Amino acid sequence: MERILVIGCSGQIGSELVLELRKTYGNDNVFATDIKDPPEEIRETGPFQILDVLDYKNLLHFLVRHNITQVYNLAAVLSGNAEKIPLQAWDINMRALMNTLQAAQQSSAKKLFWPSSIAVFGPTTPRHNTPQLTVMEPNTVYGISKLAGERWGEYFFNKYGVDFRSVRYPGLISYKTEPGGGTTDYAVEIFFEAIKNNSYECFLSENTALPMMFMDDAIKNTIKLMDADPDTLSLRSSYNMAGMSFTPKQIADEIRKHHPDFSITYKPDFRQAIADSWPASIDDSVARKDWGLFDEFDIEKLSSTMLFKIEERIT
Ligand code: AKB
Repeated sequence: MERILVIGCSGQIGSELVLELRKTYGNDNVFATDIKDPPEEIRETGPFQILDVLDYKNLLHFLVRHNITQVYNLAAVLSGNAEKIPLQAWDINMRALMNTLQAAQQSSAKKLFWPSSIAVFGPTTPRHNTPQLTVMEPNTVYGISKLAGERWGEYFFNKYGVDFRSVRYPGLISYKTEPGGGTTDYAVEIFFEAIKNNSYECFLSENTALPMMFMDDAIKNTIKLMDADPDTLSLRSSYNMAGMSFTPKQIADEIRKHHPDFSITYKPDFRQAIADSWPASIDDSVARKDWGLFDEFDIEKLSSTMLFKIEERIT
């Protein structure tokens, strides 16, 4: 029987992942933890505890006490926020990962999911249809920490048998919990502002294309990767995950199909340089072949679902 720990359950991915895992593995077998209070639904449906992943002793103790077999470690400082506190962000992102890798090695929680990001690529990477294996020279703190993390994950797999699995998430778009401090956050904010104010001031320029994915697809694929037969996995660093690619202008046009008066203005800030260093689109054929990565949402389905669900929530 699997016993699963999710670290970072109050964040954008964690708050949805916990509920999905509980449907499959049973409420009592999915332990949600964070340093912040979670959404109500997480507390109501199963175990929740405050746990700081940076506290190694407590983490190891938790894994042993609850006979945990799988860990999803989602704790991270995202790209925009990391640029404001570079050394602290490096320290948090790396210690959060190293603690879970070591705790996995020393306990029976051998299966570990850790999210990487399209931020592992940099300005010297081919920008379009970025291959799985290519030049990787990230120039953001977040990207450097994600690339180093991928290398450590693969190292712990080869050296100590930790069953490390990872995907390079594109920007993730959801209506339940808003993201905090990323460069792709505009693609969530724009929908909330469209419903609340019928206008949006975008912090990226109109033609900045980035890879994005709807949260439902991201969660389903994450669990699919964790359930995959280990023999099918040719990579133990991290798999490219493409989703769809669009620009702020394209998403605004899509919103206008539902709200014809919606207006957008552009005021690029420091996050523009981050976005300019990332791929515009990604090739995820290796993940499709190895473990069946798929996606159901395109820009039209994503936009109509976001607008409908946010409107429903607000009204
Ligand atoms: C960010 O913008 O920092 C994240 C990411 C792409 O990893 N959403």
